[in-house]
Amino acid sequence: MLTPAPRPGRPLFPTRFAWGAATSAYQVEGSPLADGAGPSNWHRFTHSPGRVLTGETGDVACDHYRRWRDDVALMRELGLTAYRFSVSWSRVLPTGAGAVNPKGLDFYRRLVDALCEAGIAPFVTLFHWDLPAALDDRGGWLNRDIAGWFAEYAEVMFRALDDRVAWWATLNEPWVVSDGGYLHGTLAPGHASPFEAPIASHNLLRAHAAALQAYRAAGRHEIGLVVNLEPKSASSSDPADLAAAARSDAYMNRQFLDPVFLGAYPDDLAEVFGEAWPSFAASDLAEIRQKIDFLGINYYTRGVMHHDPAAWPVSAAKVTQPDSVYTEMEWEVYPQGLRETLLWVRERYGDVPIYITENGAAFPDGVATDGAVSDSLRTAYLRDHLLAAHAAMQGGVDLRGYFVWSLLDNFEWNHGTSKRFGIVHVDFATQQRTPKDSARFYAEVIRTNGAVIGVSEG
Ligand code: IFM
Repeated sequence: MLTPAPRPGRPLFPTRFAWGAATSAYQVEGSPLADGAGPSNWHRFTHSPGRVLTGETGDVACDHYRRWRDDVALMRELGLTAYRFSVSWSRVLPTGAGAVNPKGLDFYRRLVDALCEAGIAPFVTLFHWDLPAALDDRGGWLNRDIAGWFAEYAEVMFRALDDRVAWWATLNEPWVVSDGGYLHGTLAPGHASPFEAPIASHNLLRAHAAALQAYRAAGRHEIGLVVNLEPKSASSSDPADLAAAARSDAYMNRQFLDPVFLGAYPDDLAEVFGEAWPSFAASDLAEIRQKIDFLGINYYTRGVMHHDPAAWPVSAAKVTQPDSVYTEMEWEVYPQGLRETLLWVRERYGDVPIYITENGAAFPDGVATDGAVSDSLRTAYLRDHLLAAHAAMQGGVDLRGYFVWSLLDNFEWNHGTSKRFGIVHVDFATQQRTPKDSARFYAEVIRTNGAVIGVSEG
């Protein structure tokens, strides 16, 4: 951690900095089949026995589909200036393509209207992992046609909301979809194949590019991509560990950014996937390499890697750091890594505007009898990462905003509700929302533009 804590002082962030919190459709909305919505692959996955560790589904989650008004009021109370959420593709297009479900679209229209009225800028992500089940039946991310399906859906959303939504993201964390969904099978759709994962990644990128093209024709604002990044270093100077760190970096960090910014996959991926690595058409890569208006970075932790032939597919595993704090996800708390990551992106890919689109931590929180939720570890995590973000800005990074993950405790995918990331506690039995101490802290950061954690002039 960055200690000691600085004393309050000057504002650290520019006045137009976006101060937000993020959620995603399947994790908060609930009511997955309401008002004509079609099922998603996540609905199917969570309803298959053994897929979610707690046996839960996202059928209710935070019931945000029905409680969105209260949730927008809560955001306003906290002083958020931006809210990042995702659209459920199968709510809007129940079979993924073709007929639009007007009631599904209206939900997002009303939400965006309420946000704008509250002075909160909507940041909309088009795909945060929940794919229409009907498209999964047609091969999902393994079918090349998905680029066209995604562009069609994106156009529906642009037409409906681009007059009020000024920031769009195509995909959230394509690496996780490919790695968890197609390589290891721990996330939907639950496939485990080294042959499928590179194809899924490639089609995710093609879909991103197709939506970008559609936006250039129809949209008037900004569109970008959201990736999750972790700095990877070697646990020793042994060449085997150095190579392990480089492979991990190529697999997780460069697999998506190199094609988007440089028009080619990292060479190391052929080594990682071996015979499963396909050859990709140069014309695809030319389409994928299109200018984005901003890059969204989700940052949680780092990886100190050592060579481990058993760790598939990169033959590299993380080494536990005995002096570090770990979150409930077993992720090392390493704020400096956020600064390193932001500077690395600038150095490797150039001066692209950046939003930190997710940053946060799961820790066990209890609600006290007086209704308070003391979460000092999360508060320290947020403070230290904000300081690291500011340090990156001082190093020349064009950082435009920061989104806490997450606004609410929510449905953490295959962990169910067992991991709480929210700055607002959710009692899943009653749906009662209780802002945690970290929410009060974050509200104060926003109110003072960072002065509460800033460097004193005195
Ligand atoms: O909950 C997820 C989110 O959906 C994507 N980024 C990481 C978060 C924490 O695991």
